[in-house]
Amino acid sequence: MDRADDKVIIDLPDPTLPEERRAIGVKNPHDLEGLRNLCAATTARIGVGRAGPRPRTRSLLLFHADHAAAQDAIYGEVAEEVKAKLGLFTVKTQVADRDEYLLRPDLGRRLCDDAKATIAARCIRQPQVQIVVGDGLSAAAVNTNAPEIYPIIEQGLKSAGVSVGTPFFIQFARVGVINDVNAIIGADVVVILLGERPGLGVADALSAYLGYRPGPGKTDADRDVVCMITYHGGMNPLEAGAYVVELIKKMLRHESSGIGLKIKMSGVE
Ligand code: B12
Repeated sequence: MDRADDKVIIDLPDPTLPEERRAIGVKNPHDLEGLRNLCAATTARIGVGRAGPRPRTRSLLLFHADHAAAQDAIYGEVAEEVKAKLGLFTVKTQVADRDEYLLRPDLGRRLCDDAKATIAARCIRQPQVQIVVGDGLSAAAVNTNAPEIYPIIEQGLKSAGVSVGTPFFIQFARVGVINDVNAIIGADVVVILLGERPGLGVADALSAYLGYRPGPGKTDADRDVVCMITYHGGMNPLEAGAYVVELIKKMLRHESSGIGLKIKMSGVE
């Protein structure tokens, strides 16, 4: 940091660059090699050193930068171009705005009346698989990864002879909204591609949550998740798409998902 003509100039390197993010901050470590191995084994902020009892400037700046990325992801909007590219129309849950979304997860699991009417009017019924996209807790996750994974899932299912319903986008969505969706659609499997809660480091991870015949009373125990779909240290969306297709085929074959699928598959595959 430098001061010139009343201006503050920060001359530190960008703390978010990979080599800075992973740099060892402990001065004169007793066992540098051991410390490097420890740090390489986790994304947790260890080995960052300290300035007396306080974090070092670099650690603090990195924390602020990561926190800002998380805030942007949560409060961001899914781009209209992304929805247009995937041919998605938009419906909403019973949530009014982003602040209510954060405070009332229960409302994010229910479609509003307009949404129910729109879905009923625009979607084909009883496909084998219904794919929906939701913003969830990271618009960045959807903007970056949905255009990559969606075509892989759709094409993979079609080439396996599996029928796919009319896709759409749900604003202010939580995982449990697939119960309401399927009360209208009546699909065998519903997949929701949803932005994950951002961590301090990765803010654009997508999840695919899946359920066999979701409906009233179905819970997470009846669902499966393929998580951490991101180019930033997770499963890349192209591989994840292929994995999701295989999981859907298993659900259709065993007519089950979640714990039920695991029980049915134990000893079978
Ligand atoms: C938040 C969270 C939780 C919270 C959910 C409560 C809440 N209201 O948010 C709590 C602490 C309860 C939780 C518990 C569990 N979780 Co959790 N969770 C997460 C986390 C950090 C974020 C999820 C998210 O962003 N969801 C998106 C938002 C928009 O959805 P939502 O509707 O608000 O939240 C729902 C889902 O998050 C769902 N959920 C959360 N965890 C799991 C796990 C599974 C297998 C399923 C089907 C659903 C599910 O529960 C919420 C309520 O319906 C992820 C990490 C990640 N990278 O995704 C792990 C993660 C999804 N959880 C995981 C696991 C293993 C579990 C548990 C099975 C742990 C356990 N042994 O008990 C339980 C299962 C709970 C359940 N719901 O049945 C794993 C899944 C791994 C996998 N591929 O199977 C993840 C990826 C963490 C990890 N890296 O290991 N979880």
